[in-house]
Amino acid sequence: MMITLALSKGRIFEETLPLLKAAGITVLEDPETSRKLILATNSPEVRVVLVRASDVPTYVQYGGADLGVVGRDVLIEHGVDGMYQPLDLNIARCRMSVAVRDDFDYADAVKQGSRIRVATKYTEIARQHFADKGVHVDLIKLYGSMELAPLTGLADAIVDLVSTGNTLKANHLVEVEKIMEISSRLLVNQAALKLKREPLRRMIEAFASAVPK
Ligand code: PRT
Ligand code: MG
Repeated sequence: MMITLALSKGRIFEETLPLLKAAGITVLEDPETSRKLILATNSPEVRVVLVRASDVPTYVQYGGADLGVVGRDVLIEHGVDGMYQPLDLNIARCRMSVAVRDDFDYADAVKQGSRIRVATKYTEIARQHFADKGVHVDLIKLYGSMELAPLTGLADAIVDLVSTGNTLKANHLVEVEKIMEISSRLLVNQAALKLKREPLRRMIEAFASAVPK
């Protein structure tokens, strides 16, 4: 019985390694140097597939992978239909925030009830956040480099992930609202949970025992 785990390269892969180790699993190849998309592990029954972070839920939902690790940001944007989420893995932590140019008076714009132009990759999270606040926004969908939008006049504000805050600072942007804390979740395909119940249950338990505080 083969178990397939979908991970994205970079921080999610790196921060999932200690959890795999707790389950006795070591990945035999380094995604930064190998071009392979399917990585073998020391266990003949477990393999890792490398996909884009935003494709992890799709792989798990349709059974291309039995398990996946994905940021709460990606999960909210994608939706969670047909997937079981047994664990908050508490890895790849950051926050989702609203940021503006340091010379833009956000509080005043909100108070005046002006329409605010917001650029973001996270349109679902942004839509919900501003609707809850009763703030009128025009959302502009971007796929990356959100920080550029307020600097070029494309938007008044951005909704983006912030970790150290260095990226905002380097682009003369300031964080004006924290929307939510973000960490990565374990996703499990529901059919796999029935068909591969025992090995999956063992992996989920090992992961749970190794979740960082
Ligand atoms: O990069 P790619 O387009 O392939 O996909 P991705 O950006 O979705 O993947 P990746 O690996 O960059 O991020 C995977 C997950 O890590 C995200 O879905 C988040 O849940 C989580 N995560 C944690 C982060 C960060 N921290 C983070 N700091 N994702 C992105 N960032 C970016 C942020 O967008 C901003 O550009 O880092 C920059 C800010 O960092 P600071 O430290 O300067 O504040
Ligand atoms: Mg990225």
